[in-house]
Amino acid sequence: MKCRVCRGPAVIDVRRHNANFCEEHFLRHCREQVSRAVEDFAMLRPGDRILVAVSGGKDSLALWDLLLEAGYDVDGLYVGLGIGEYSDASGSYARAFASNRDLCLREVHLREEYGFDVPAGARAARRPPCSACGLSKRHLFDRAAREGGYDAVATGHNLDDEAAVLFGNVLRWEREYLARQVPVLPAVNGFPRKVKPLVRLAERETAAYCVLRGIDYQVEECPMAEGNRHLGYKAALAGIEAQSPGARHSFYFGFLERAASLFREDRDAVAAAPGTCATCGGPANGEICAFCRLVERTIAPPDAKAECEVAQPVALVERPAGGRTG
Ligand code: Q46
Ligand code: ZN
Ligand code: ZN
Repeated sequence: MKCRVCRGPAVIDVRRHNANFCEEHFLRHCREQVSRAVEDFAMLRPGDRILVAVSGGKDSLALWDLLLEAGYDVDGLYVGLGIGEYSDASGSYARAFASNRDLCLREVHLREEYGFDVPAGARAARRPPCSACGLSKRHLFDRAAREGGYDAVATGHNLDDEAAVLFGNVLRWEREYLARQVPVLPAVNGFPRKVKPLVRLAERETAAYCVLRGIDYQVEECPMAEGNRHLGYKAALAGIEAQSPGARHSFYFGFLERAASLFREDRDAVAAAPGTCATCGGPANGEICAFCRLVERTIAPPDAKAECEVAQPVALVERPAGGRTG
């Protein structure tokens, strides 16, 4: 196996590009894919202050590293979800990455600051853990970006994630989610700009990038992800990709080029909605935002007996994420 660029020994094959790369040229490939995504979708501008959503996994740490390498001013935010040992280990990887490089990692811990963790929030909201988790993370990232004066929040969604989310949204023709499934969402109504600079890299590439760059990351899957539909969609697409390299890329980028604009009206309608939350001052669809409703619900869970008859699941959407839920 020879590197496509220098003909030296290759360390990885990237079948959708029909290419093998040595270490040096694979790292260059990753940097090029990120800068191409940033430029093609006008995600970032020189001088932007960026907050990276850091989970301690390969994608978010590779993203932080790649954005720093590209010369951006980037801090991290880690949200402690309280998912047992998984969260403890994830936090340690995020902290080690930041301290080894002398970077600023902000931390927010659900249990300490809001009195609940993801398992408790899911029980109180009567929703799957990933719904309570996704809502909490979106709210806390938005809030930290607003309060910290950041220009954009960057998340580590890779090509595999985005194709799998698109697959799920297409299966159910979720117009609102399809409308928001773009790699950059502009700042609007108190929500910061959201960018996904890894959309041109597959999960296998972000993992290889971390290994070659000596970045230690959380390799365990979140225990709450079991049964998550997203993982099923990912597995289905992995099977298709194995048969037909490049299928994932064509599916996702074909959607962006040929179909995403058809849903623009839905996106504008969602963006126009929010007012201001009476509790936290953030954007809200009603008087109180979905996150503050979740917090209230965890503090005063409905009476267990009455719950079966009257308690309704908490609506966990302020603005559809269009992103990964697990
Ligand atoms: S952390 Fe949270 Fe994921 Fe775990 S509970 Fe689900 S959403 S699977 S990225
Ligand atoms: Zn090479
Ligand atoms: Zn609120």
